[in-house]
Amino acid sequence: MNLETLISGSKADLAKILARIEQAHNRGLDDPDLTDLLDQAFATPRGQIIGITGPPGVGKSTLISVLVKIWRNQGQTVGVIAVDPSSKRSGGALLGDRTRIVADPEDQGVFIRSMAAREQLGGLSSLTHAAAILMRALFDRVIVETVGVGQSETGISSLADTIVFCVQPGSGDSLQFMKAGIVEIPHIAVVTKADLGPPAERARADLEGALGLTSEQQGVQVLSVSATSESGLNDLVTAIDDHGRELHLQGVLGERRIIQASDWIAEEIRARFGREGLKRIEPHLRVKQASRPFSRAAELAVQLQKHNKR
Ligand SMILES: Nc1nc2c(ncn2[C@@H]2O[C@H](COP(=O)(O)OP(=O)(O)OP(=O)(O)O)[C@@H](O)[C@H]2O)c(=O)[nH]1
Ligand SMILES: [Mg+2]
Repeated sequence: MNLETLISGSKADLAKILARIEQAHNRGLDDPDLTDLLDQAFATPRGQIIGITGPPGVGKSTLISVLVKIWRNQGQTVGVIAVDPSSKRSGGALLGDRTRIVADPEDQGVFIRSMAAREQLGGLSSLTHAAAILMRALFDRVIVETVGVGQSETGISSLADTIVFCVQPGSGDSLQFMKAGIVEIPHIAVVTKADLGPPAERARADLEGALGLTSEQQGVQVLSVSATSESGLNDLVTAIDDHGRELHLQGVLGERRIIQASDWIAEEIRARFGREGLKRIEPHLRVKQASRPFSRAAELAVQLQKHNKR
């Protein structure tokens, strides 16, 4: 399967490939055709990956539905991955699916997929990385919805270009997490459900307070939005655009994506071969080979398997 075929193909073709990737993933992504395809996709990014993260129930999916609508109206194509921490796979079907993202199923310009998360809360499975990077080569925007509470090493920051952290009115807890440095530093922080009035205003003041604590966190834009009353949404879209453009202008995007790739290769190796395995291949990680990260990860896994058999 080559990338051009997929680019000119349909949503059904993409769904088929994602299912194949999912099957191969369970065997350590040992299919050279697929790793080739994913490396092609990594080398030809088209869109921006936007992580929408925040505690359960803050309104991420509802917000994403509105963002999809806005970008589709602008003629942009959108892919969405909802990482569902509560779902379990059973015979290919997702049970307990919490995705509530609404979009026109007939529209070929929007593709929504839900995926199970790794065991630990906030952990992204490397399958999510593969899917997002493939979709990044196909769509103008790729949105990844994750439940972010206590983040693990493989959080959304090793995948997204732009991270939007959501809190809702009356959620002192997530601010505590932020103060404790547990939540990854977002690029944009959003108070959802602004239509709730005074509690939403208080949440915004608290959020600004929490973000103002360390110099590192200054410069994070804080916005209030309501998906129900459709307020503040244009500002959010502008902030996401501006952040994407800034990364381009600074010329850091390519380098950042290579570092991210090394990070998730390392995490994948650690998950499969433990700290010992990771130590063994570490010297070979932070190099330009990361420009073919999927083949690289597969090669390293084969080497470690051979070593372990000896
Ligand atoms: N008042 C108000 N309620 C909202 C708004 N956006 C979402 N909600 C409600 O908040 C609840 C949770 O919304 P979701 O979009 O499913 O939240 P989520 O963050 O995706 O939830 P999980 O995926 O389960 O973590 C739903 O009952 C929504 O109707 C909003 O702008 N205003
Ligand atoms: Mg959701």
